[in-house]
Amino acid sequence: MMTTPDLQRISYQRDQVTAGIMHVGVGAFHRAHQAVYIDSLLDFSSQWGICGVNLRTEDRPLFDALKAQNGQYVLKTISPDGEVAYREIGSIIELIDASAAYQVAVSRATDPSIRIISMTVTESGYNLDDDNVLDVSAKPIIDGLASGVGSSIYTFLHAVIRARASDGAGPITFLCCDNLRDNGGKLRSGLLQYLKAAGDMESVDWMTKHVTFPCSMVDRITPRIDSRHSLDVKQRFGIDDAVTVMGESYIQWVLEDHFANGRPPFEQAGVEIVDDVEPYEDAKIRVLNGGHTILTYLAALKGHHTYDAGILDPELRAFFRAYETEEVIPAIGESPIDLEAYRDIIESRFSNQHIGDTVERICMDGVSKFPIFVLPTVKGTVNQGRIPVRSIHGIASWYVFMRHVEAGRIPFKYVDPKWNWIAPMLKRGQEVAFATEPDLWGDVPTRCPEFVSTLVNEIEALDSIFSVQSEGVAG
Ligand code: CS2
Repeated sequence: MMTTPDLQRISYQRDQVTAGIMHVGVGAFHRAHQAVYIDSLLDFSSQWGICGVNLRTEDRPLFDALKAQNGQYVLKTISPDGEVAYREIGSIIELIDASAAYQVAVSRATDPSIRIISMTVTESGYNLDDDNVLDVSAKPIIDGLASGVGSSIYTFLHAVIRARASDGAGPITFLCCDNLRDNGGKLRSGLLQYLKAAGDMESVDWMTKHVTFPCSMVDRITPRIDSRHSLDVKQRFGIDDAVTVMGESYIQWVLEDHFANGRPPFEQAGVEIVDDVEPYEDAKIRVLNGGHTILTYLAALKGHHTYDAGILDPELRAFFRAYETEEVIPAIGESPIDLEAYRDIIESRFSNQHIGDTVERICMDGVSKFPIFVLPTVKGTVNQGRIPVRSIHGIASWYVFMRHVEAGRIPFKYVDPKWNWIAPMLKRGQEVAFATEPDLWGDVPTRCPEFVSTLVNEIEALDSIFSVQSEGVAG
């Protein structure tokens, strides 16, 4: 018989905790992941509390709700067997809305006791292409360079560097927690280009001497906030929590030990500290995130609302396994990770019917996700002299999905910051332009012309299966 789960309460003195980490992007994922590890450490390491920062006006409502509760909330986790656990999290002890008070956040970051700035700003937040070139024409970058304030992570880190340099506040670690391969290297490279574009060589110099950029691999499937969980927490425990976060029971954090000015004893909370994060990051991005991306648009086209419903659809499940087994795993090649076992664990996590992760969430940001999550598999397969037919099927499904978005046939809003860039490629007759676009597929179309022809054929096939009427499409 299943017993009613208890609520695990905070076991440390919250008012004794001071902030040692500033985190930018206090969304559901941060609160279900890094904030949980830190929470476990605060019993014996009270100087590593988190000061949360928001840079985006659109994220204000949830940020304000969290602030109204003093940063404290309940985390609910559910295992694939349906086992539920509840835990109070208190590690976020300060919250500063930089989208309203930029300088307050910058000057807080100059406190010498802030020794790490970590961030989760999504893959599209870095504005880097496949060759790590910063897109200086992106609006947040233009705005940031022009005014010195704004929503870009680079603008904020630039301001922090200047302030810390002039205050002599000491070295600092910038810790990227987004799903990018070599995420520390990418953040460093993007920031360096940003500082150069700003013409600020003094900051380049300071950064080179005083900032480190460890790589990390982060993992926990965390759906968007859903008020049903707040209601559940209220009914069970009588607690008013407007921002209860729910995620799967699985959690993983693999971190490179490269900190400029000390770090929490992460190992004691279960973080894996390794010399080289790359194989872990690479496997996670290709197997998990790539698996999400390759299937989600087919799931949307077939009318599935949640991702688990998608992967439990026998046709889609067979496709998922074929993609992983025939293309993702062979393209990775040598790895210290048992990739078949890893694939199976991920397949079981994806099939967790208690999570209700939406196809809508996983669909968003396709323009940023394909080059990061799927292109490495495409390239690896091409390098082995094979046509990546499974990848191409998934890519074609994204294209046809976007045509359905254009035609108003998708029952949710597809959010992609690069929509205006991709939309003209959806017109009839533009399939080849899409299939040869270097910002999406790098040099694959020139190295492997079959990629282009197969993709165009797949688009045609899926278009007719999901029968988009040409008059419904922009054109
Ligand atoms: C998802 C990730 O947004 C996505 O594409 O694949 O949010 C994924 O759920 C997490 O990376 C899991 O750790």
